[in-house]
Amino acid sequence: GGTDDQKRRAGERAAEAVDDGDVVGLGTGSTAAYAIRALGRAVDDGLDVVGVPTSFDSRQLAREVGVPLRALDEVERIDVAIDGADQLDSRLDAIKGGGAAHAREKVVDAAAERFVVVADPSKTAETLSRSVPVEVLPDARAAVERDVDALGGEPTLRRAERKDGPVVTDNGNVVLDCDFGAIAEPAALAADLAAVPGVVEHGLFVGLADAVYVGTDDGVEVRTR
Ligand code: DER
Repeated sequence: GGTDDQKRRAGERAAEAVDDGDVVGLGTGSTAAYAIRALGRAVDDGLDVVGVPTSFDSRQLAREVGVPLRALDEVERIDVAIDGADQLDSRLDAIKGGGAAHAREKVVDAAAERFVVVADPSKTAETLSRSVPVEVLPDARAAVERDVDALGGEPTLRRAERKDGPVVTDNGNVVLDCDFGAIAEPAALAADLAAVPGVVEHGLFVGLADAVYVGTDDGVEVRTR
C-alpha cells in the first residue's frame, strides 16, 4: 500500500473541500481516517459540520476527534462523502470493501451530492483486478458461492484474525472475496452480483465517485469523472 504521508495528504486535501454547514459522509479505512482527523481539527477551529459515519470504526474515530454525528436516517441530505478504496480505475470506478464496511459505505457514498475518493498511488490501476468483496447473508453463503462460481469468480470466505471463523460485518453478515481476475466491464459484473439472491452488497462502486484525490510524495493529484 501507499505511505502514511501519501494517505494523509489525500485525506487532508479532501477535508479542505468541506464547507461550513455541510453534512459529510465519513468513510472507513486508514486514508479516510486522515480526513476525519482533519475535520476534527476544523471543528475545533469553528467549522460547522455534521458527520454520517459508515462503520463502527469511522463512528468511533469521529467521536474521538469531536466531529458531531448523525445517523443516516437523521439527515435530509449528504453534501459530500469522503471515502477510501482498494482499487480505482481510470474511469474512477472502484473496488471497496477491504474493511468489510462497503454495504453502509455505498449507501452513504451514493447518497452524497459529491463523493470523493481518497487514495494513494498504489490503489490506481488501468483495469480493476482485485478480488471483489461481497457481503452475504450467512445462511446463503454456499448458494452465493455457487452463483459466483457460475459467474466465473473464485469465492473465498473472509476469515477473521484472533477469532475463530469468518469476519462478521457491522450488519451481522459474512464476506466472500471473489476473484474475477481483470474486470473489463465493472458495470456488467456489478449488475450480475447485485442480482444474486443472498448478496447484501458487493464492493464494486461503479459510476459513483465524482473525484479522486491521490496523495503523492509531493502533493495531491485531483482527478474528476
Ligand atoms: O473498506 C473500504 O472500502 C475502505 O475504504 C478501504 O478499502 C480502504 O482502506 P485504506 O484507506 O486503509 O486502504
